[in-house]
Amino acid sequence: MEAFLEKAVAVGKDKHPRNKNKHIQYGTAGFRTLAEELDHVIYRMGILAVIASKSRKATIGVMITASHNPEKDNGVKLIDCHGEMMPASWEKSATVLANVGDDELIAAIKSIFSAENIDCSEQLSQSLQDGVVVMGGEYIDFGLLSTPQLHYLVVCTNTNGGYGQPTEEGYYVKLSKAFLDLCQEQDSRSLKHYKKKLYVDGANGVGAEKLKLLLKHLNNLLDIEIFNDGTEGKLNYQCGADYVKVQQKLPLGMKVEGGVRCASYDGDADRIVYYYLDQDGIFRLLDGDKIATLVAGYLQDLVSRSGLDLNLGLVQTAYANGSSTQYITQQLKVPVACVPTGVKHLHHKAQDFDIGVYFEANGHGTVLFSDTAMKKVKEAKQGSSLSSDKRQIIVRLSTMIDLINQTVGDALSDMLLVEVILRTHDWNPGLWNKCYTDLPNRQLKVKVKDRNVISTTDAERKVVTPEGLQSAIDNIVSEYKQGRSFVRPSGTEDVVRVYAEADTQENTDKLAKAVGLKVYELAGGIGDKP
Ligand code: G16
Repeated sequence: MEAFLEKAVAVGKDKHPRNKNKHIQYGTAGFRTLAEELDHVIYRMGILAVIASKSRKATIGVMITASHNPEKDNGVKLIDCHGEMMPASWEKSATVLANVGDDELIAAIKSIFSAENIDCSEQLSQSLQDGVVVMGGEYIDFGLLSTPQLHYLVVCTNTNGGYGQPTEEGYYVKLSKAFLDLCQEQDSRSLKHYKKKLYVDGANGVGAEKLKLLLKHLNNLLDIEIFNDGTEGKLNYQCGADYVKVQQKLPLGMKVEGGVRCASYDGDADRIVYYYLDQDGIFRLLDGDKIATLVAGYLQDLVSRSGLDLNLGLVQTAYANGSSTQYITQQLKVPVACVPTGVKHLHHKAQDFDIGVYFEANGHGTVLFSDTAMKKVKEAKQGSSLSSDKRQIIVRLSTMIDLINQTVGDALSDMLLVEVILRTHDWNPGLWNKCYTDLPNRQLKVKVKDRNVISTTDAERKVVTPEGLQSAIDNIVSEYKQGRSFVRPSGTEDVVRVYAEADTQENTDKLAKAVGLKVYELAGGIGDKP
């Protein structure tokens, strides 16, 4: 074993040395930083992937992506064997491995072996050597994929095709079949408000290419025009889901007519937000909260009409608009849980429900069906004593399960899900938007010397350190009607994020600025003041 480890260190030193002393942390979703700082980190993630794969005796995924960040950045995330993100203990190991000096690599690898109780047998060592030599272990190179496609392939591989065919084509076939079945059911109805026209902003990332491939399977049920497909513009530059959500405006280059549905993906196509211009030409955002309420409301109705005893819950983060939470709890009567930012936290919490819908306001989310839910739906579908109405509902629920990529947020799958529901309701974006009215909201970034001086509690809604910051925020917020604000260190960018909402946009902007200034003052702000 020692020999293989020595080789891992030698190759690292020679080809992928850690030249800079900068500490890099496994953040909200993997390592994210300037691409030029990532070479040794990615090499070491190859090593960690082999260890994780051996520890689980299963296939692991490694995604290289800048996701929603600018083009000069890049990142790497590991995908666990059920297609979900890595647990927190592995993030710690990943951070240690990424930051030790070249000579300390052996000790770091050994301590992961012992922490994970991995049997350091000859065979494991042999596998590790193979892995190190071929840049991170046995691997299947799927080429260019969206992040959620890789999540899908990992779970397909590990279920021997039980979740779907473990190929990119298998992914399109599975989603499109479910979509066509769900649309076909209603073909005879004439639709008054729902139109098949949809504009999609691909953020100049991988999503546009993948959407083109998916479209070939959709029998023209959607009439999609793609913008920012990567042929010219820069990744996520003035386009993409994050830009549209935070700036609350149309992406660069998109020409739209009033009332037409538009959607933006992020760079690796794991997020989606919708929007449109209303009859006065005003930009209206239909973000992750609006998608979550649309989906939760629809599934809740299906479940209650199916007669199946299944509980449904929704998971949000502190960024969820206050109006959305109120609408979900009071109108839809669906229980809501709030967890810290990061899909991994939402995904975990959603597993508490038979049907767990989770969405971040930024458009990252999906629906999880527990084993019990899957079993009940399957058994009901096979039952012989169902009325034809009930059978139709159960079949619909079962096809919905196929349409949804349960491993992670997926722009393509979520888009089809939204389209099916809007089509079923015969809604245009205005009717969808009417469900509730968002409170005006604003997000800011504040640069500080060390963002880790800010620690939080209560699902990031309260600051613990630096001392005095939370009471200062409370004082400021108390001056605003319907005011709410929180701050948290980002896990993907070197900034502190500030979120605010209040009764009017003007007040919201003032509130965000005042809180941002407090962060700047009390948490070591640098550069321009907010
Ligand atoms: C990642 C995570 C998301 C998170 C976002 C921003 O998104 O997967 O859950 O909301 O980062 O995180 P933070 O505010 O900590 O910077 P993506 O699309 O970049 O993978």
